[in-house]
Amino acid sequence: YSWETIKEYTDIKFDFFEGIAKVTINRPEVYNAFRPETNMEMLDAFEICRERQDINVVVLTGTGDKAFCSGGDQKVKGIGGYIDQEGVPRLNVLDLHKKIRSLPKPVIAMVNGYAIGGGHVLHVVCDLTIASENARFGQTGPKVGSFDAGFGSSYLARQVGQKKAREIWFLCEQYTAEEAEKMGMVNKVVPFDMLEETTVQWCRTIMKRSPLALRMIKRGLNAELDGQHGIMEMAGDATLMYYLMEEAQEGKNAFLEKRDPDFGQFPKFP
Ligand code: 2NE
Repeated sequence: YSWETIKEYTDIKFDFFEGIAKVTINRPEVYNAFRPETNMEMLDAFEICRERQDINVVVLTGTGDKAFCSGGDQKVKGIGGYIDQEGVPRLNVLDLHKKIRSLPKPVIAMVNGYAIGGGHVLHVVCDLTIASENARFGQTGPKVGSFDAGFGSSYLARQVGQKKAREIWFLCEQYTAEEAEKMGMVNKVVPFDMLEETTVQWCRTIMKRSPLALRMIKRGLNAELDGQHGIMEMAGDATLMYYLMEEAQEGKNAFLEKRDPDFGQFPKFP
């Protein structure tokens, strides 16, 4: 596939091909661990994905055949968070979780190797996960002095069930791609050399579907877990669709024309 660079960054690659944006964590020397700057770059790239009309689906992956992402870079973990280049401790991967969940387009984790710790959470928060046979999954937090009691636990439990989620976090062991698929946190497992091809095929199929329908499905599935925030995001999209209707235009027009609105002219559906 002839991927074209959308924007140059230091820690990630950001490419485009036929309506698909691909965000690749590009720190293979640390098994694609993220530091605060990596997350800032991903947040910027995902914002571009939100804004650009020609981007329909986003793929998140890692460079090479060893790791998707090994979580927070332990070399910059300090007091209060992961230390950025200005010396500020941050946990800004949590902002990325929110960004991926609220992006009104499907996000697919293309897991090409280890998805461990915070890297495991990243695949969990994506809408779909396609993994290569060599991929390995697991949390390490309680082993290395960390935890994610947010989406990394609660949304994981929606995928694999409460008992398995507790096992994953309490034991901190690794699971094969096949085991992860059986648990329900991976959609499909393919040989490594088929990973990108399969992911592009899934993207092409998704891109034949109605974007607004997919958007509402994602909102509804999120709202089930996200409480008032999830309802707000779904309600925002309902408002968007209302603004596309003449009934909403009539209210504004009547105000501007200093007359009473005539809402009676619009059909009421049973
Ligand atoms: C991923 C894993 C299991 C791979 O093991 P192995 O034996 O195949 O490779 P190795 O030798 O451990 O790693 C290869 C190179 O990558 C670096 C290593 O230090 C090593 O570099 P050299 O020593 O050869 O120079 N590397 C790997 N992961 C790294 C990391 N996270 N930070 C910095 N360098 C890393 C094995 O490497 C592993 O278990 N990695 C650590 C996974 C981990 O515990 N991640 C942090 C979890 S906490 C977290 O991510 C988090 C959170 O819980 C809450 C909020 C935010 C973040």
